[in-house]
Amino acid sequence: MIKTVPTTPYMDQRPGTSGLRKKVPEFQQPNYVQNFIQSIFDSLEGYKGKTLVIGGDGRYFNPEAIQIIVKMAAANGFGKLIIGKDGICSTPAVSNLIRKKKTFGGIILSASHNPGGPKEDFGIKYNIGNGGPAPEKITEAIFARSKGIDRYRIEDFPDIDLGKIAAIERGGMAIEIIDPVKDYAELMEELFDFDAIRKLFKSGFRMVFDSMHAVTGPYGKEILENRLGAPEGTARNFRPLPDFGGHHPDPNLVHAKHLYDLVMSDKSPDFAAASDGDGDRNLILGRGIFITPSDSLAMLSANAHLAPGYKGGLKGIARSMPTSAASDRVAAKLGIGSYETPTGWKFFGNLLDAGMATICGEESAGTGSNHVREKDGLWAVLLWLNILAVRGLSVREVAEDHWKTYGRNYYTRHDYEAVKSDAAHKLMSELTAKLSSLPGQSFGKDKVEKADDFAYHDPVDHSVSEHQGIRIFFEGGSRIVFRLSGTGTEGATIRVYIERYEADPARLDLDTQKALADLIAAAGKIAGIKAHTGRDRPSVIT
Ligand code: VG1
Ligand code: CO
Repeated sequence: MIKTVPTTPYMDQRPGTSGLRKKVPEFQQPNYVQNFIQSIFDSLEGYKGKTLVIGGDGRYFNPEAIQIIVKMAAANGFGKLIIGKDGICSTPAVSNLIRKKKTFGGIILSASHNPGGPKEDFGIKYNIGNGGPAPEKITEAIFARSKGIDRYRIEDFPDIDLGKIAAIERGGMAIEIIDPVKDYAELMEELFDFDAIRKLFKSGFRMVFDSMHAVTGPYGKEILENRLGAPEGTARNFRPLPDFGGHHPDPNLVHAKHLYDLVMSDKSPDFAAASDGDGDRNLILGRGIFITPSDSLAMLSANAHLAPGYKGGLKGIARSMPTSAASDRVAAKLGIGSYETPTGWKFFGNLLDAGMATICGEESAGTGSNHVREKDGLWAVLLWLNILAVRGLSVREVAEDHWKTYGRNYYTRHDYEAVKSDAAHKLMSELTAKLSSLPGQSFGKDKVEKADDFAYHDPVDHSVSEHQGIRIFFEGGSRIVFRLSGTGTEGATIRVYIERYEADPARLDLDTQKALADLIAAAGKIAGIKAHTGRDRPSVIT
């Protein structure tokens, strides 16, 4: 039976860079989830009788949230739900299901790389029919609706069994509980040369894929070990846990330091990789080398034609604004378009749909292509494997060859996490106020050429997104970017992105932090980071 339940609004349900993210106790407030889900449904049109995909990264509160959404979807008139067994489905796999099954949309339950558990983070994101995150027009409509919501609709049937693959019916709505890995694994088999990768493993090539107890565990196990014949033990930490084993499922040099230490040791495998909570990020390591995500985007783009799915070449490469310009150089050489979008995958959707870009990437360890409309961690790992198999080179050799051809964009990101919100906003507003006075000023040997507050004009739908980060360009192509994170759940996080281009063959193998030391100092000085935050150093360096 459908119930209409009166409710009162929460005023803080604005989706950020990637959906609504809050601490679990906030989501557990009375009607908090219900309000947000009803606000999503109320902001959509034409879904009656249509299908919705639901999947999550398995974190704490995932099953509870799914049970609520199932009952609300039935009460609001959806015709069918497709749900991953145990409520699990990686973000790129949800995107694939939406596209493959031509559903109306999907709901992803994840706070990505943020920790999980009763006091940690949770998140809800709506994806549209192209498989990608809802664009700002929709997320803003959801937020507006959430501020005025006064009732929600829900069925009162008992909880469904998420643990069994089955097709059932509840409240007049069909529900399919499916294997979340199968369709995704099939897509990967279409894109990549599995025979070549199988041969590579047969020849003794060894890798480690660390799922960090998050959603890619079952995917890594099935694809790498079962389908590609990598030895058992290649997939590590492959059992998804509600608290990710107490760690941050964030594949970077801080939270996956054990992998970095492994490749720097004499026990290094040929290749090591990791993915994040919801499976859309990647970490790429080779023997003795870490590939920055910005470089990985450029290197994958330059070599993608070696994989069957991209043998016809690329239409264009898109990167988020703070991502290094390394991929622009590849696009220029290939004679294809290059695009610069604001942070967050939702801005790539239009370029992919319009066939303007084939590969997209972000400095935050996200890379993907037009095969889905989300970034895709395992996809990046498989494309690397495909390239290594075909070229017969090591990861380091691929990187060195790339830098010789294109020069190297030294790149780092410094995060100041959980800064007081007022202090972070003051830093940004003071910085914005002095933008016009910066050009012409010198910091050490670097002279500011121009500075601006990045606004994006979408070339497809002509929408404009302003205030997407402060950019300071120096003569010679170096750059510093400042922006506030849109995914944090505690205070504010200031991100500082620093980049220097180096073409001198004698300077291609420097330590990144040393190569960027002058610019790092300049960033501190220009923004008054210490004065505003009281911090001497960043909380995380990637
Ligand atoms: C961060 C990253 C951004 C990424 C977003 C979601 O956003 O910088 O590049 O798209 O997380 O990734 P922000 O606003 O905190 O800088 V995920 O893997 O959290 O879905
Ligand atoms: Co993620």
